[in-house]
Amino acid sequence: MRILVMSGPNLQLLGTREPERYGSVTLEEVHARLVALGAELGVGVDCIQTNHEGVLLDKIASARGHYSGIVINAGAWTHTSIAVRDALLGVAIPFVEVHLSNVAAREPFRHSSYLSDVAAGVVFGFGAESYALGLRGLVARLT
Ligand code: CA2
Repeated sequence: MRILVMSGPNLQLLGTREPERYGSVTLEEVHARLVALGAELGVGVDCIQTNHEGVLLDKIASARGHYSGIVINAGAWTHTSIAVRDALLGVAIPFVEVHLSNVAAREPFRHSSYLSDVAAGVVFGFGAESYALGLRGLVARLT
């Protein structure tokens, strides 16, 4: 079984800016941890990050037949993109929405998500650990 981990806009900055909000671990380190956790859980993990919404949409579309589940931090697109929602619904692959920060405790525009109501689960507020918790939850759901 393979799981795709996707991160959206500006998340390449992780560990280099705003550590008080997003933590000091880099996205590269997060990816390495997830691959290791996947090995522990008996699943293959591939990770991608993009700042281009169309690239994310194409990656979601091509995930069909290759991945059993998706862990996604769609970043700001979470709050704006019906297209990302439609792409995830279109491939019908179970996904977990994750966020580093506690979006419920931030600006009102971060309180709404186009993904939460169609996600298998949502994890937010645990920094980089949100991704690991999301991966664990998704694998438990799929096995
Ligand atoms: O908390 C999260 O994971 C977010 O998805 C992060 C997004 C934000 O728009 C969402 O509301 C919540 C922002 C990602 C920006 O990434 C940075 C990482 C480190 C430093 C600066 C930006």
